[in-house]
Amino acid sequence: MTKTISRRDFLKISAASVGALAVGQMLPPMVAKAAKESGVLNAAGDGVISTMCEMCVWRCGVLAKIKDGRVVKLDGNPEHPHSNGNLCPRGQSGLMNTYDPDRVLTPLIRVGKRGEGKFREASWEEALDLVASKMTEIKNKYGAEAMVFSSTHNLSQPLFENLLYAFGSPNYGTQRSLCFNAMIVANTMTYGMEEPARIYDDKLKYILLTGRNLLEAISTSETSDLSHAIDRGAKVVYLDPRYTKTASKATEWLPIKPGNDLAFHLALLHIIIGEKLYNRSFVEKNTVGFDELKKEVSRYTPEWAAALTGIPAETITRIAHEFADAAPHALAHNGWRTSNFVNSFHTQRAISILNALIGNWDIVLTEGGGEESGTLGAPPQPAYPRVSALRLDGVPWKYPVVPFKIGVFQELRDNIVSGDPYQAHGWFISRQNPIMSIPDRSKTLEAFGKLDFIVTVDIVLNDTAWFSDVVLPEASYLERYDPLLPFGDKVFLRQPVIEPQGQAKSALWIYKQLGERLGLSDYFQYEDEEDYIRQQLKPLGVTLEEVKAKGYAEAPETPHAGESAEKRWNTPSGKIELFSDTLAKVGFSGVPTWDEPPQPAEGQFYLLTGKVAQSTQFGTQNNQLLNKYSDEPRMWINAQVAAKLDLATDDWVEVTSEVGQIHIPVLVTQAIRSDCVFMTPGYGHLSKGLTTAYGVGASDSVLHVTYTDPISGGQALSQTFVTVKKVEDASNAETLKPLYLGE
Ligand SMILES: Nc1nc2c(c(=O)[nH]1)N[C@H]1C(S)=C(S)[C@@H](COP(=O)(O)OP(=O)(O)OC[C@H]3O[C@@H](n4cnc5c(=O)[nH]c(N)nc54)[C@H](O)[C@@H]3O)O[C@H]1N2
Ligand SMILES: Nc1nc2c(c(=O)[nH]1)N[C@H]1C(S)=C(S)[C@@H](COP(=O)(O)OP(=O)(O)OC[C@H]3O[C@@H](n4cnc5c(=O)[nH]c(N)nc54)[C@H](O)[C@@H]3O)O[C@H]1N2
Ligand code: SF4
Ligand SMILES: [Mo]
Repeated sequence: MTKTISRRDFLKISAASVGALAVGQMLPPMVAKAAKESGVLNAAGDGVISTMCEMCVWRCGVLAKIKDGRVVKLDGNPEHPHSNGNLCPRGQSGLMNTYDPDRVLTPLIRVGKRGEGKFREASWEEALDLVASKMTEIKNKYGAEAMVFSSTHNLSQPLFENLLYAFGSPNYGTQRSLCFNAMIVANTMTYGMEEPARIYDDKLKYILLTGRNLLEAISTSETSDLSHAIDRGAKVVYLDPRYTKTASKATEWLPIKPGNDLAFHLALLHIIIGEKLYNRSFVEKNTVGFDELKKEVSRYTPEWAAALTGIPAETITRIAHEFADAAPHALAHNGWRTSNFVNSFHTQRAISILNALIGNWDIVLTEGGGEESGTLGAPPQPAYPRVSALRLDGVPWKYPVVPFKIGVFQELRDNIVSGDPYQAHGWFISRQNPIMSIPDRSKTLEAFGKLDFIVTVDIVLNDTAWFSDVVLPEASYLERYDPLLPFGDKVFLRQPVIEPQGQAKSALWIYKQLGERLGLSDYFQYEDEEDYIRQQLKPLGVTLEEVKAKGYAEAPETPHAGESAEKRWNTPSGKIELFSDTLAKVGFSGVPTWDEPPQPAEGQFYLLTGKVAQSTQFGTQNNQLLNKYSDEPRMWINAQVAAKLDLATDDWVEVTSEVGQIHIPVLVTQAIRSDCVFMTPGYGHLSKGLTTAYGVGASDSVLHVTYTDPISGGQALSQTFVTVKKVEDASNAETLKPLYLGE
């Protein structure tokens, strides 16, 4: 990273010269002191404590080393199935998430204009009273539905949900429609579950990855499962318009034309069904709708798909044969952030169905061995009040198959702007940076401008907190307890390794305090964090002390909902649905069908986005360890195209979409199709409270146009088209203009 702004001198020294261990040791004695309760520390208070990472949503097991009252090193816990002893680069750099000099350590109340960044420090008492009174005022004036709530996957989410449902609002925005709605809705329609688990055993021979860049968009355990499968000689076919790290390790890289993955997969189905390469007995016994599927895919020939995808018909035919030959030890991977186009739902259905046709169930795919153990206890609580107000985002009347709880976040934002079907007045945001993560940043700021009150819970002044009225500082993941994580036959604990710095508090504490102020204490029946966890542990007959020492407890798994001899899959038919009556009944095609997405005009490029190994979304660019591993963010552009536009690496360009414009240097490369450009998300922050990240790079969210897949509600991020023009002025200042939203 070429630009590092530090407001504290010691960090300038540390960022320049030392690694993880040294940084921890060099920090001046801030407020941190070692937690002593676990019983595993020596007399001097040094030792190793087991907890869980939260540098992304994957939650690997962590062994945190403490010395002299500080965390000095983080390693992967071998006993946790998500880490298996490894942490990814972000997990290893988690120290600087906790010791970030930009941490917000007291509640803040805005005193300047929105976006001006002027706050005053406040006591918890004052800040919580203010939040509760503003929420109550909005509820009394406009109804509880006028308060919007949003949060991204985290362990304290059940308490956040208690707050919003007990308050009585239906308006809940999650990251899922920004991420993998297409995948989970498609799997629900096919298998009756959001995401089947994948088994990378010794026999797995063939893996088809559709834009799942597992070697950069890391989920530690699955990333290493894939690496091991590659080592064992599994064939990996990888589709991506970009040559990523995963492409470099794949057996075959297919630079598919964006938006046409559906055509590719429909052609695979055409061959596998047409040439009877599927597993007939499995299909007869376990699926419904084969005839409808067969009829539909009969028109999707490899020649037809070749014209759309840019992949030769012979290659498509060969891959269909190879995939079927490897059956049942073959996997068509659904991908994760699969929301690239308005047709992504059908792409995901086609992928799910490919697996079903070759009968890989229980061999490669199986019930999600996920986070759903029913064995934990919970504090008692009353039922939620009935909510009669409509959701702002059109779920379910416009999006009938999107789960009510998940919603369509980008449309929620749009309807805050439009005031339709009613005007929202407040927004409560936790652990999320919607100003950056929802497409079309200006529109998200416009939505903020419509609101009377915005409160954000974060650990730093992220961009969203920067534009908020109140900021509530959560303790970092190394400083707090969270509710237990059930996983397979164990439950894992996140516990404080050090005491919270400053006045930072756990979410368990914050939501309880707010609940009490809002007259909702019945939904928060626990004394403190430890009491909450003790209530969770009660049915297991394990003490908190035992769990603290080990980091987890055994918890026998309960059977999954659909798991009985008669009803294996939780679909209406109890079988795998190749044709879905549920979809047909609400007017969508019951089988995957071709749906042509819009194409860029002459002179326009597809704007691609995607993860890099050294950062998570929009939240880690301020991490002083991770930012050392990043180059100055540049926009990838194909070498032949660059030559035509007279562009060399590091030349600056103006990039323009229908909704925004940025200035950014380019990286000229062969590693991308000529009709695409690529940007890493998470740069171009607006918050000057992020002193390391501010001023670095430009934001793709400024350019992204909001497209939504009409079936799954997923945003379609590769659907934005841009033009590119060389500029002489080498600066991103335009993008960082101060933005004040009001008084
Ligand atoms: N290091 C790191 N790891 C992460 C995360 C992170 O932020 N950083 N985030 C986590 C999260 S929340 C998620 S959802 C996952 C996401 O993991 P992935 O699903 O792998 O998502 P991305 O990196 O967003 O996109 C993957 C690829 O899709 C390609 N792509 C774009 N359009 C198309 C298209 O039309 N067709 C095809 N075939 N490919 C296309 C892009 O070039 C990109 O390389 O990663 C998780 N892991
Ligand atoms: N352009 C573009 N847009 C995208 C994507 C993309 O690849 N490109 N990816 C999409 C995907 S896959 C996803 S999942 C979404 C993610 O979208 P978001 O969930 O909005 O993004 P994050 O950056 O993960 O937000 C995490 C926030 O949590 C804060 N945080 C970190 N630790 C803590 C903590 O302990 N407590 C609290 N309270 N806060 C904490 C961070 O400072 C950060 O502000 O974005 C989507 N949007
Ligand atoms: S994948 Fe990396 S960042 Fe995510 S939880 Fe695991 S170690 Fe942490
Ligand atoms: Mo995601």
